[in-house]
Amino acid sequence: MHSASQAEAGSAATGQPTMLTIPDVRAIYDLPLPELVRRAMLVHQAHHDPSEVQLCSLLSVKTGGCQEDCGYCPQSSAHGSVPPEAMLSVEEVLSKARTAQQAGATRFCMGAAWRSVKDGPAFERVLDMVRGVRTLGMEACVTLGMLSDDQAAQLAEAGLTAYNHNLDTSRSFYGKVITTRTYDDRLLTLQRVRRAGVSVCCGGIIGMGESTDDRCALLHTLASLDPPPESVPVNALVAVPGTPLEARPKIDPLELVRTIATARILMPKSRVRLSAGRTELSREAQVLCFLVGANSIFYGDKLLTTGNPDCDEDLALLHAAGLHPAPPEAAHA
Ligand code: SAM
Ligand code: DTB
Ligand code: SF4
Repeated sequence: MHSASQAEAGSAATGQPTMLTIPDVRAIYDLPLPELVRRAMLVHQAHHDPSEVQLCSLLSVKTGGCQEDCGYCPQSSAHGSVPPEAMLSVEEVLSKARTAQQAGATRFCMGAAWRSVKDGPAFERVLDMVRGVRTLGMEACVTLGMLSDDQAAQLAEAGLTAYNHNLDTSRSFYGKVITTRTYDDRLLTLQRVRRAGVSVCCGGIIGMGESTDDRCALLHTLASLDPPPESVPVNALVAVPGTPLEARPKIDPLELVRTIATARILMPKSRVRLSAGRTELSREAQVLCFLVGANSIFYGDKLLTTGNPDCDEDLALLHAAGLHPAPPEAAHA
């Protein structure tokens, strides 16, 4: 029998939950909502300014034609719903970064539809993009697939703030969504990022047909990374026509709230990012996510290939809730 209080026992001394099992995580996730919300808010208020939300801008610098078969992703050539495009130039990327900065974003995240990074001109160009974004005074994050130790070190040297590489789901559900690379491949890349001294951005997707236990197992794995990721993107599946997951029903927003609240309780210091899927969420559901611990969003009218709320809409939402954009961070997250 696992109770949520047993699950959090051990946290008094260190302020961190220790040695939780997956059933312990499930006990937290399943708490009556008022109690889950109360606990998540207490943790959030103890570790963060709860009125601040980090604004991250996202740009696809190399779109489509990816060799992986991730079932959710429109950029996989296995599903081919997004035609491959040439890689953007450094100038194009920096111009978008400047516009994002003027609109209020403090972090600029760049994605490439690659299975892994190959040394050569394309990687050199990414390094230039990172240097350029850092020169603007923004945090820089990239997501490029699998990395070698040497590539991680070069990204660190270029000034990269964070590397995004998601575990996506539980180890046991993973094989139902992706067959072309393993869970352990992903963990290895995360280790390499960590060893290079770059912050880790790692999270997942809900709404792919996984069970609640799968969600809890993902949160357990993330919280067990030592240290846990500095930022944890929680994506709601964007069911894109042409992908194997195109017909998945929309998630219940309260499941997203539970996922974020549980992430906040398990990873008190991390930034939890309310990521893909916000165009399908009401303002009220988003505000509930902020209350229980989400303190970062993707900001700008496009994610990688799909839509996101307009900047004006998001600024109005923050204002209506009495929240405000987080200032640029001295310590990276
Ligand atoms: N190719 C690189 C990789 O997968 O490591 C980087 C880009 S990839 C698009 C980054 C992450 O975006 C994925 O791991 C997944 O969590 C998220 N993502 C992709 N498509 C999505 C979708 N349709 N809905 C929600 N999240 C999605
Ligand atoms: C993450 O966790 N979510 C972002 C970012 N990391 C790279 C990507 C969301 C992609 C949503 C589908 C699309 O726009 O293609
Ligand atoms: Fe490729 Fe990343 Fe999309 Fe998977 S999620 S198909 S690796 S771009």
